Amino acid sequence: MTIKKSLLWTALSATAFSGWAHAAAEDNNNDSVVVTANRTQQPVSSVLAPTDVVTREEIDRWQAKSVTDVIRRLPGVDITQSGGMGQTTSVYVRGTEARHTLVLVDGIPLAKPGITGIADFSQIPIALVQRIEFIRGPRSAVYGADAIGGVINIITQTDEPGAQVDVGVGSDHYQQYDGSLRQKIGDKTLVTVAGAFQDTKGFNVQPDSAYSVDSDRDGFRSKTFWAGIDHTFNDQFAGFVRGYGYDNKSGYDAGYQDGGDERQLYNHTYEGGLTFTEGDYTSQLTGSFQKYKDYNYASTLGLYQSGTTLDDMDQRNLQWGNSFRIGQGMVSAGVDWQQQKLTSSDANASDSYTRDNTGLYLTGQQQFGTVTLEGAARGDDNNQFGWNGTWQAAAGWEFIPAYRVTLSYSTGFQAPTLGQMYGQQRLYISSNPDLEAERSRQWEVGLEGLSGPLDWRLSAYQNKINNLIDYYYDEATYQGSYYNVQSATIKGIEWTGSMETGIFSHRITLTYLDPRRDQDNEVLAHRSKQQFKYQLDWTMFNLDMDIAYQYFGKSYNNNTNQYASEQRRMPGYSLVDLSASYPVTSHLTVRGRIANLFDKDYETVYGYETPGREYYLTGSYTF
Ligand code: B12
Repeated sequence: MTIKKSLLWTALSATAFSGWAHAAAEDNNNDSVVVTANRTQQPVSSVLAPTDVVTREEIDRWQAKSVTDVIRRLPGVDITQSGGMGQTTSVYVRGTEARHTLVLVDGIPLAKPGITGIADFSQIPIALVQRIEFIRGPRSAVYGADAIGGVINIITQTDEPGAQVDVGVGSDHYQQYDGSLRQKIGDKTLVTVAGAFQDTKGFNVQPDSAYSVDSDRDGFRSKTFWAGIDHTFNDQFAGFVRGYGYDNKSGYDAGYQDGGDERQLYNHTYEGGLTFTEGDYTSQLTGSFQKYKDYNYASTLGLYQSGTTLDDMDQRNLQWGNSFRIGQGMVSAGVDWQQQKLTSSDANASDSYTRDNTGLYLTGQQQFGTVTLEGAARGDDNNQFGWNGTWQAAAGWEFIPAYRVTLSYSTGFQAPTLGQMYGQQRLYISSNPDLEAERSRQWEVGLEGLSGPLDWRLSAYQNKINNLIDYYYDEATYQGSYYNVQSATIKGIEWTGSMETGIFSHRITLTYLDPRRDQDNEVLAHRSKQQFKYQLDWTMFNLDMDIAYQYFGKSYNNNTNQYASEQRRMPGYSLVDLSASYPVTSHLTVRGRIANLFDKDYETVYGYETPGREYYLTGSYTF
């Protein structure tokens, strides 16, 4: 995890946070330039919102086997998983709902075929990920819908030429084979092809199920392919085309005989883009087409029978972004167009929907001596739920060298999903065309500094979310429906720090969260009030070591509703992961990992087992 300032402090400029002045120099160092905050390259130190970057090198070092493994380490993140690898996963950023985090892949919103509006991290293959940029706090004024809790941008492209082959094995018959080849053709073209295969037999996620069909292991298999060409035409124009896809299969437990217990998910994404640069002006046009097919069926009956369900989604995106470097800052403006088409069906019922959304945004940052100002505004015109305006403003003041105070206010919104508005017959969910977008307002104050070797940040925030969309099931009519019913207030304090002591590198996150629904002050389910995350890395005799400790305090499994008059408590838990990497030769690195070292028995969703201690061994050969 690259914590914001560390690299910039070393190149101390007029002020420690005056990243703009050094932007050009830092462009050479991937880690210190981010693209997610304002949709244009900027030094991480110039971003006022808390930002983290995870590089592919770190993912390899930690030997993360899934995107969930990576996200779990980040500050302000709670995770629930209905089992192990490949099982439905919800990520809650800063206490917001799982649907409140915008997930981008290469800057384009990930299509979400489901009715709940949740980006299911369990299905994104880790082999696709070259880098993750993570911004905490709302960002709707830059991206539009879904960015209430934060933004996670998964970047699949890297410019580093080279070739690599990895072979790995592990507990529960885990196997992994992947390879990538990035080749420069002349000095203007980079061609990349990559493929990955990951398979685990898994374990039984619901051992207490009364049905014999549920006593099997619930495994996961993923096949991934990625290919792309980047070409520089001349000093002004550069372009890319890429295509990637993954086919995943996961087993789960139905809870009744001949119920759905198998999922097959297919994704195919094609993207192209053209960038024009002239002096301080950059313009980029990007187009993308994503296709998802998400099948759920009963393994006892097979895919081709009447109970099989299919969410079939096409998403098209066109983005035109422009940015000008002005003085010590930047102005960016652009247009986003998105079209979603979804057909959700089984043998007896089918619903088809189409939605168009056009967004216009303007963002600006400027540094005046020790003060940095940032603002953004955006309007989204959606053919179904109308117009939504969002804005944000932030100011940072470096009151003494190397210490900065920041203050920000941001509004955000969350679009209801197609199925939530127009119903889904196969799930017996009726339509509610009056459903409105969820809206949020967040205040945040931050203090950051470099005290001796310690690079730290303290943030306190309050996020008020109105019009929360909830689900209600009517037992008399057997129909479910979504309503805007509640509001919630989330207060939080987070402290992040990193420092080097000798050969040791430390990263620490402390979080205190108070997320409550307003109607009765009840604590929101699945959020731990306290979190403590600690990561220790060192290299000795060429052996790279990483220890990650994560403590998630107690939480609740549910909120009270028509079925539950009480909240079920979930105990807190601590996990320790240990990873070691050793370069046997300059080409071959051997890596070992023990996940959940102390074999902690814990649950994140009531009734669903989580992995115990797991061992992994990987060999990586680079050419
Ligand atoms: C309630 C519920 C639903 C409700 C959600 C209502 C709502 N509030 O919006 C409805 C009826 C819509 C639903 C639908 C489906 N569900 Co459901 N659902 C549940 C259930 C019982 C509780 C949800 C919950 O509290 N989750 C736990 C907390 C941790 O997460 P949360 O963020 O607070 O909850 C959200 C997600 O769970 C999400 N969700 C619910 N189901 C699914 C399924 C998928 C694939 C995803 C990505 C998200 C998702 O909806 C919740 C509210 O937003 C769980 C079982 C369980 N006890 O967890 C199954 C469960 C999550 N559902 C499951 C399945 C298979 C489905 C369907 C695919 C069934 C089908 N064939 O259509 C659909 C598809 C949903 C989609 N992709 O949008 C499986 C997932 C299995 C797996 N490992 O992949 C589970 C684990 C049940 C099981 N068999 O074990 N579901």
